[in-house]
Parts: sequence; C-alpha cells; structure tokens
Amino acid sequence: MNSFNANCENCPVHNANNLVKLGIDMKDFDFVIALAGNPNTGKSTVFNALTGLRQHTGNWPGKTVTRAEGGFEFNGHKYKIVDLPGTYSLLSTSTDEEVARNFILFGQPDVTVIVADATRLERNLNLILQVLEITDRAVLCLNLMDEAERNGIEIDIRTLSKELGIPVVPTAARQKEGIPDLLQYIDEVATGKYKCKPRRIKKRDPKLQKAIKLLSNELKQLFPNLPNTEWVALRLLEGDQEIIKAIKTGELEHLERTELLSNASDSIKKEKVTI
Ligand SMILES: Nc1nc2c(ncn2[C@@H]2O[C@H](COP(=O)(O)OP(=O)(O)O)[C@@H](O)[C@H]2O)c(=O)[nH]1
Ligand SMILES: [Mg+2]
Repeated sequence: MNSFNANCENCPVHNANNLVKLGIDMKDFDFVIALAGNPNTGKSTVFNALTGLRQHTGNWPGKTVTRAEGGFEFNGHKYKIVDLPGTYSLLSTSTDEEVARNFILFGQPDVTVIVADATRLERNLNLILQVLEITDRAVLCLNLMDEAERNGIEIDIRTLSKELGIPVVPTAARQKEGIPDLLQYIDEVATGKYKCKPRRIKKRDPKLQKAIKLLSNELKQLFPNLPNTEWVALRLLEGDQEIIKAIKTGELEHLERTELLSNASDSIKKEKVTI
C-alpha cells in the first residue's frame, strides 16, 4: 500500500509541476526551500552556510535575474534551496519582486526562510508580513545578531515568534552561529512537525472584507486546495494582472495537492513509502 496520500500532513507541499515551469528540477530532492529577504541582510551568507560548495547559479526562466540554487541534507532529508532576489516587498512592482512572489505563490516551497536584519527589524517586518500573507510555512532567520548586540539592541525572540506564528532563529551567519538551530526549524516546518500559525491582517474595512469573503468562497470552490484564497481574492480586487492570468491559464489550479501527488517525483514517493 502506498502510504503517500492527499491528507498526509507530513507530505511535501511544494508544487512539482509549477516548480518545473519555474526552472527547478526536484528530481532526487524531498523538500524545496525559498530564501527571501531584504537586500544586504546576509541572505547569500546564510545560503553559503547551508549549502557549502553544493550550489550553482543560473537565470530565472525568461528573466535576466540571476538565481542561485543549492542543496544540503539534514535529518535524512534532501533539501533544495533557492535564493530569491533581495526585495523590500512582494507587490510585484519590479521584476525582482515578481520573481520572488511568483516563486512563493506558484512553487509553494515547503519552507520559506526569511532572512532579516536584526538591527533593522521594523523595516524588515514589511516583507516578513507580506510573505506570511502568501505562505503558511516560514521560518524567520534573524541575522546580524552580533551587530545588534554590539549596538545594544535586545530582541525578545520568544515573543516575536509567538506574535508572528513562526519559528524565529537568531543567527550571525558570517560566524555560522545559529545555523544548526536554523536547520532544525527548517526540518520541523518542512515535515509538518512544527505547525505555523502565520500572523495575517484580520481587521479590514467591512465592505472590503465582505468582498474578499465572497470572492474567496468562490475561489475555494474552484480550487479546493488553494491555501491562501483570501490573499488571492485581495489581489483580484486590486486588478493584479498576473493573478488574473494565472486563474485564466489554470496555473492556480496546479496548486492543488492532488495534482502534486500524481506528479510528484519518484524519489519522493519512494521516500514516503518506506516510512
Ligand atoms: N557582522 C555580520 N555580518 C554579516 C552577517 N551575515 C552577513 N554579513 C555580511 O553582510 C554583508 C552582506 O551579506 P550578503 O550575504 O551578501 O547579503 P545579501 O545581500 O542579503 O545576500 C556581507 O559583507 C556579509 O559578510 C552576520 O551575521 N554578521
Ligand atoms: Mg545576495
């Protein structure tokens, strides 16, 4: 009997079909991680600390934006990690933002690691909250902690983690401090052991909220497994052309887990059967 079923909370959630379209080959990997963050937060340093020499660079399909991807193993799981362009937001107003947003939305990475600058947490929160609107699987890597300490900045990690609803890991990536904890939390979120409860905007204008609810209910019927219908509804109300196109072409449909399961790579299937 194949124990890999649609209701398995521990199964990978990434969208194998869309990842291929986004130029990611998931053959021989169990989980895919996206690395997001503002520019200069130490994203590349974290990427290097996680992957070592197992990495290569190329371009995003159809774009002149460079992409680094690499791999590592942890706890018997094979991870692919994709470095997204450094951005301050995901509103898709630049190619970089579009690339980062589309990857999280359509690729549905098993974990999105957001690298933030501990010395400028407030400024970084904008992107953190936007990522949490799109995905419910994320880990905050609070980097440059050595700089924060040097500047007398204290951060209440536990409260921040509770407020955001995701693990928060303090790191000083240049010194490789905190990387083992980061790996542990990535693995817990990827395997479903840690269940994130991402903070999302709840209070909106009642009229807007009603419109979102209406549209989101329709989206749920069309795409029963879409995890973020309210966010998609809001984008539709804004007239977001990319999202409208994704609905017309059926790209959003591919976010359904049933689709993922029938197309998941053999290696993933094998891994799950043996558990
Ligand atoms: N002090 C300190 N510097 C760091 C840390 N992580 C990265 N850096 C430095 O910050 C600069 C930007 O890092 P980089 O990884 O290129 O950032 P990216 O633009 O987010 O990819 C580089 O000079 C790094 O060596 C850290 O934890 N502590
Ligand atoms: Mg970089």
